[in-house]
Amino acid sequence: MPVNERIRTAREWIVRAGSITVLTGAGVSAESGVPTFRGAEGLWKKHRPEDLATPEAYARNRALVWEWYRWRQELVAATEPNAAHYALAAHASRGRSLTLITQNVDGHHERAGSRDVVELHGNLFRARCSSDGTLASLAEGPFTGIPVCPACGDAMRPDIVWFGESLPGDALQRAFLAAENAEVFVVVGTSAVVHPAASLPGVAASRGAKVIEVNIEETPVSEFAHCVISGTAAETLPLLFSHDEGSP
Ligand code: BJW
Repeated sequence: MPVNERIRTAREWIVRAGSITVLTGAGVSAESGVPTFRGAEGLWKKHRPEDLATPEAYARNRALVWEWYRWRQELVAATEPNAAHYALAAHASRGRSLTLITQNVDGHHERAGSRDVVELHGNLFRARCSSDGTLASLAEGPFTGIPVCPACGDAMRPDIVWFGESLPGDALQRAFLAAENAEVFVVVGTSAVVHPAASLPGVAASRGAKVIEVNIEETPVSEFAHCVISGTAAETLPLLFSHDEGSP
């Protein structure tokens, strides 16, 4: 089926659906200039996750881990949400039921105006005290040094979910509930290899949801999605989520 027809079909499902769940990954922010993890230019091509994104790495060298996160904060702070982020925020603002789940830590969905975003892997602009769990915003910068807990004075870590760590329980529960109850489940810009997030599209499909995938390459989700759209997030989402303009 030509891509325009796929977009038309997917858009009809979205327009008619009572409940829509969207899962986004790094690809949704790629056109903002935020690097993905696994592509040719991805972060994991230049940095080993074992050295930077595990609790063991942090225990070994907290200064190095913070240096990497400070660099990423600066990088993201210099970028803006793109048309994909805005299309999702605009859809929800029209009063449509949309649960937005993201694996991203860049905060761009919120900056575009989305509310109640389910952040599965944390947020780059928050620190968490390893001792008492106190959270602190890092949104204002400056992006230097290791933050200190305002409550107990201990060093704080990035509020990010690293490999081998559990995801925040409330976010995970909301995500699975939204996958189970979706009529339409849209998967955007994720390689769908990191669990448990990667299992959400399968959960939705097994409960009868129509699964739509938007990506520039095939992923494990492509094998069972009902509609696979080969295209970029910033080009495709405004077409899928606008009701009265941008007809393909
Ligand atoms: C575009 C585009 C454009 C580009 N438009 N598209 C073996 C089997 C199964 C599971 C495991 C296993 N061994 C270990 C595990 C568990 C592990 C896991 O899943 N590992 C797999 C890699 C094998 N998971 C965990 O450890 C999780 N916790 C957990 O399971 O807890 C239970 C447990 C506890 C104790 C022991 C064992 C289990 C935690 C996972 C945390 C992931 N954290 C990261 C890093 C955060 C650090 C940081 O950001 O600094 O989160 S990893 C990284 O991957 C990041 C992302 O959120 C995540 C997903 O990546 P994403 O978003 O899919 O990005 P990419 O780069 O992979 O893909 C981009 C996509 O976009 C591509 O498809 C492009 O084509 C596309 N694209 N441009 C549209 N313009």
